[in-house]
Amino acid sequence: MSTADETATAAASGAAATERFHHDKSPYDAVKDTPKERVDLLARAVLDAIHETIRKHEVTYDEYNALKAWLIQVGADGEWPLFLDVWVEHVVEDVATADRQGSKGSIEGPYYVPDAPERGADADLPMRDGEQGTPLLWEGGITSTDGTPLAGTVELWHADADGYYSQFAPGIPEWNLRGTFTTGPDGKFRIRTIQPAPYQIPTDGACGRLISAAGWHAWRPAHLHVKVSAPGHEQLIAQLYFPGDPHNDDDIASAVKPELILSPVVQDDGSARIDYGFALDRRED
Ligand code: MBD
Ligand code: FE
Repeated sequence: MSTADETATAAASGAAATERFHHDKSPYDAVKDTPKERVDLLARAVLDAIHETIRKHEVTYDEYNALKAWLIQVGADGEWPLFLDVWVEHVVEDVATADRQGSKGSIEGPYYVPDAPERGADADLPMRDGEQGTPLLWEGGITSTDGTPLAGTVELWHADADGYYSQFAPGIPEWNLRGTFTTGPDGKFRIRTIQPAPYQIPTDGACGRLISAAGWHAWRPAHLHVKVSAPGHEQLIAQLYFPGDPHNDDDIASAVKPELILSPVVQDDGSARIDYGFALDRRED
C-alpha cells in the first residue's frame, strides 16, 4: 500500500540517519575531558588490530584500494550510523550494561527520533488508517528492580509491515509508529500497535555492497524499539522480538537476547496480546 518500495534508497535513509545523529548536541561534549592517554590507547589499539589483520592475511594493494573506495562510499551514502550500529554497537551495549540488575536492554540503532507524540498510558501508537499488520495489544508496567511501580515513560518506535521506518523512508507520515506513553504512579501501560515486518537494511548502498561481497544477508528479525525512563532510574534502551522469526538466531546486528523474545498470545479476533514489562536499575548519584 505504500510507495516506499519504489523509492526508498540507501543514500536517502543514510542521509536522514546522519542528519538525525547530528541534530541535538555534539557527541564530542560528553568526552571533552578525556585525557590524551585514553585517546592514544584506543586509537593505537584499533590501528594495531588493522595492521595485524593486514600482515596475517597478506592484504594486497588492490584490496587496500578497494577498502579505501568503500570507506569513502560509506561516508558519501551517509551510512556511518548504519554501519556502526549494525556491526559495532552491540559490543558497546554489552560492556555498558554488564552490571545491570534490571531488565535486559539492547542497541538503539540508527532510527530513534526524540519527542514522539505523547499518548498517555493507554492508547494507540500513531498509525495510518488501515495500517497493515497483525494488531498487537501490549500490556505491561514499569517498576524499580525491587518491584516498586514507577511513573515513567515508554518511547516506542518500530518499522511498518513493509519493514520501513517513518522519517527514514519516503511516503510515510512523520510520526507513524512512533509514540511516547507516560504511566501514572501504578507504572501500568497498555499500547495498541501492529506487528512490524522483519527489517532488511538497505542493499543499494555501501553496507549492502559489503554484505553482498562477503556473501552475508541483510536481515534483522522483526522488532519493537523502546526507551524506558523514570526519575531516579537508569534509562533502559531495548528491543523486543517475536518467537519463530528465522533471524532471531541470525540477526545482522547481533542484538537479540533470549530475555527480549516476547510470548504473544493469539486472540480469537486474530490480534496478538503481549504482556511484557520493565524493571529499571536505580541511578547511583
Ligand atoms: C534497524 O532497524 C536497527 O534496529 C538497527 C539496530 C540497525 C539497522 C536497522
Ligand atoms: Fe530497528
